[in-house]
Amino acid sequence: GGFTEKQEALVNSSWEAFKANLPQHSVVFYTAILEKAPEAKNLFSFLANGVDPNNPALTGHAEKLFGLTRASAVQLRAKGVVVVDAALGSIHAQKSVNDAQFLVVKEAVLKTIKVAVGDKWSDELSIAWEVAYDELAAAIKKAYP
Ligand code: HEM
Ligand code: ISQ
Repeated sequence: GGFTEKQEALVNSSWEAFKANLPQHSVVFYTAILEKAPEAKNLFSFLANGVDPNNPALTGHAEKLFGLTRASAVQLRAKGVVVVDAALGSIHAQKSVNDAQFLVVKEAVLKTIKVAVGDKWSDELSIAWEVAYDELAAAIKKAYP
């Protein structure tokens, strides 16, 4: 059991592929979210003018979310648990973010990684991201007051 070195390496290398074309991959990410949850447009002020790859707030928030998922993989490999700032729990509790929304964002993350890595995609790679995301989401929810 546990998160393996291979899983961490898969997440790290695909994180690099994601960052290598942040504007384009951000468009894939937000488009996937809005397809399944159009109301997300009202949650994020930077989506007011649509999915604009030249909006640094839009790409910055995407980079942060993927970066935290990568950091979750690193923590899982090193310590077997994911710890997040209490503030991260408070923000999401305040916005009443629920499990259905966590699932929409997860599916958008997995789809974006698939596009980013192209023919390097595998089930193993996808599962590594899924575990890192699920454990991160659980840590955020655990921090709900
Ligand atoms: C804010 C991360 C899931 C909605 C934030 C912030 C972070 C973050 C770091 C602070 C502001 C920023 O820098 O972006 C995450 C991570 C998630 C996750 C790592 C999954 C593991 C979700 C989900 C939703 C959501 C599923 C709802 C669809 C929000 C909202 C804010 C926020 C509404 C406040 C945005 C603002 O007004 O500035 N999140 N988030 N988050 N998140 Fe999440
Ligand atoms: C959730 N929380 C913070 C930032 C985000 C950016 C895109 C999609 C979901 C997010």
